[in-house]
Amino acid sequence: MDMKNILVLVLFFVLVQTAIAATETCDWEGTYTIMGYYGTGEPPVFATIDTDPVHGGSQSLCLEDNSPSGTPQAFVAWITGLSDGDVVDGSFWRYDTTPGTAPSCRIYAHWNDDPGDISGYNGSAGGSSDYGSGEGWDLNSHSWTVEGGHTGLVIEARIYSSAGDIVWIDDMTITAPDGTSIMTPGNITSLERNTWADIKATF
Ligand SMILES: [Ca+2]
Ligand SMILES: [Ca+2]
Repeated sequence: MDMKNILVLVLFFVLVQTAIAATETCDWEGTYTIMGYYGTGEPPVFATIDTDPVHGGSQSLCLEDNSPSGTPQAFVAWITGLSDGDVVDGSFWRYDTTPGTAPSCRIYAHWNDDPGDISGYNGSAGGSSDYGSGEGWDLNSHSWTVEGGHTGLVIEARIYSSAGDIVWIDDMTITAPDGTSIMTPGNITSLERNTWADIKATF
């Protein structure tokens, strides 16, 4: 194969790759925070916009554990329209300065097969086993492969491990196959945001 054909082949694969994957990012540079939460507190998590520390831009998401027991979850992305074999890649930058001890944060997820309700739950999908260096900003990522007929995935920021523990996250990237829907706090409509705020209030 000559060089021209190799270049055409490479271009073909680049185009195919572009066509079969969609990517959404969230930088927390607006007023939005999270899309929902789970835990034992009322509310389980305090989610606010902060200006220090920041990974990119001038704002980040600050998460404070407000659950007296268990590990609270902040919902930071929701992917729907999935099929078995689909791969979802997720990552966000996290910040704490406590090496080897709480507070810490991990990217995690659960299945949600009800595309009309972000609070739906159909089992844990697992996530990162890495609690991070605890030496400032650190990229935490995980890849989920859809199985068992699941059609939706809610990505969580989990906070460890006691009420009052505070972590920050910023610059999230989610990639999923083309044809799926990737919702983040930054790209959902104000109508959805208001509706889900009501859902959050009933947790
Ligand atoms: Ca930011
Ligand atoms: Ca830590």
